[in-house]
Amino acid sequence: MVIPVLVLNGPNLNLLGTREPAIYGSLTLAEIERLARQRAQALDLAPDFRQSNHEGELVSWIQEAGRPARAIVINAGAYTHTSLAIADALKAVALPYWEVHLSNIYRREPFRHHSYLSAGAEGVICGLGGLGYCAALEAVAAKLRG
Ligand code: CA2
Repeated sequence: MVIPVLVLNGPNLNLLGTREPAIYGSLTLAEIERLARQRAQALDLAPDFRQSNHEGELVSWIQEAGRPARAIVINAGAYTHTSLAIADALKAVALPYWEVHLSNIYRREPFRHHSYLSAGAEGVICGLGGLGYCAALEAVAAKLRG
């Protein structure tokens, strides 16, 4: 059975591939999505891949995710370090979720070391670039299929 998964991307991730390749790699978000879709297909997952620069839109998408998603993969961008609203929405929807970061946030500025999302996450993946999304999808399939 194909499992629907919501894959959320937060602010500025639409700029990937255009600036700061030393930190975030040279892939665009569309290229990362293509990689993730290939992996998802092999795992029998159906990813709904989205990006927003707006906190409220991300909150709304999380609230709606229970119909029909069964898991969430989220790179909340800078909201990772600031957003109680996104953390509360993830808690409220009560779906298992995996937090992804392209960069190794622990090798960067101290303000990036704290995440409001990590405590409730099934897993946290950082520093693997776009491959982190594939790793998260592997983890979703392993967990949901037992
Ligand atoms: O490493 C990650 O994936 C981050 O979630 C990316 C966020 C950052 O605030 C987090 O601390 C870690 C920033 C995304 C900004 O992406 C850009 C891409 C290209 C050019 C400029 C920004």
